[in-house]
Amino acid sequence: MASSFPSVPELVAAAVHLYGQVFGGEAPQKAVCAPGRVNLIGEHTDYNQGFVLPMALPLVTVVVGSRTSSPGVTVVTATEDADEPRRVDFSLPADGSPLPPGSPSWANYVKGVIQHYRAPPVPGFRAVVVSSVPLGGGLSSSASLEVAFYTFLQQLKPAVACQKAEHTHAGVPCGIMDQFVSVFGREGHALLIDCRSLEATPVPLADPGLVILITNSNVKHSLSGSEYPMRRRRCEEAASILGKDSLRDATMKDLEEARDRLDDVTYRRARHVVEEIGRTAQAAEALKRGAYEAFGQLMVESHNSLRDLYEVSCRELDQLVSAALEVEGVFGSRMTGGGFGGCTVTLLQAHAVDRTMLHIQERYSGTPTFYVTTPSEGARALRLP
Ligand code: GAF
Repeated sequence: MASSFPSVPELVAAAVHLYGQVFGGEAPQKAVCAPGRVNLIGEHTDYNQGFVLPMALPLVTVVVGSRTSSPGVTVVTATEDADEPRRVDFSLPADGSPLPPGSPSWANYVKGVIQHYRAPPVPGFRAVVVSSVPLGGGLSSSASLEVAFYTFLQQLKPAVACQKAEHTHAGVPCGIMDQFVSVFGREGHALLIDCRSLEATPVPLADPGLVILITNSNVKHSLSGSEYPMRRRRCEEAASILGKDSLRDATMKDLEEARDRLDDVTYRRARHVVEEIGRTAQAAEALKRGAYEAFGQLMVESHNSLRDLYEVSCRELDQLVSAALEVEGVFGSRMTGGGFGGCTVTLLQAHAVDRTMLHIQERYSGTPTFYVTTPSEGARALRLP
């Protein structure tokens, strides 16, 4: 009953075929892929410098392509929602001036990434360097240090540059979680990301008795565009009223003491964030101990808080979560991501997966799509066939 999805080699083969069709039989020179993610817990905490616990998915975007000698860019994409491949052509400003967003809107993601790759703001970082190349021995120790650092920065840069692309070219003031886990996802692990220091701790999640079920509600409410920036602004206002740099530095005691200076909505939004940051740290500890019941309970608390305090859930997501929680063998379930539609994530015993999907299908008023997933690798270069 779960939807099957193409493997990475199948996607590469499809992309190579389309490339040949569009570009007169030519073969591409490079192939890369980057995964999607599901967030297990820690919602709307990333832009408050808190904790998140996502994992990279085996569902990936593959890009194949080649360099050309002209400054023109052509991108062709084949997606399920369109009968024909879609194409965009644009030129890169020779003088390095900005590449503004425009139409079609899907191409803005590509343009945004190009823009920020060309002028990448390098984030702060910590690094350790060890080398077996003798210094000053004529064996290129300095070149090896330079190249090692360039490669390291290339690893750090994409997440921040892609987040900036989303801000400037898609108009969404998102946090760092999605791009970070798409770059650094680790097979068999969720990632506990500290969104202040950008330190990530892999948490093992490869128990064969356990399943991570994603259920797509197949609804997207139009509210999603306007409400996200409003939530973010409220959090910033709350932090400033509390005299903190971000809600990461606030405690429930701070919030209670400032209650008469916060209006009710701001108080509830801030309370969700402060408690969700704590829940996410606790959930990562529970996962490390294999305490799935405790983890599941935290997922449910997270969902209830997103529904009642942060108000980013919707009827469809609430239905999916309630239905999942009625099945024996389910540890926990919650909405995942920004909200107002999209998916839920459910942690359950492997033997309960079929009856859970059946039960959800019976109880849900819409048409759900299911994905049984495992934590997967982050973005990587691929070998072409
Ligand atoms: C969206 C955003 F892109 C993320 O940065 C994050 O804020 C998430 O909503 C909510 O946790 O996916």
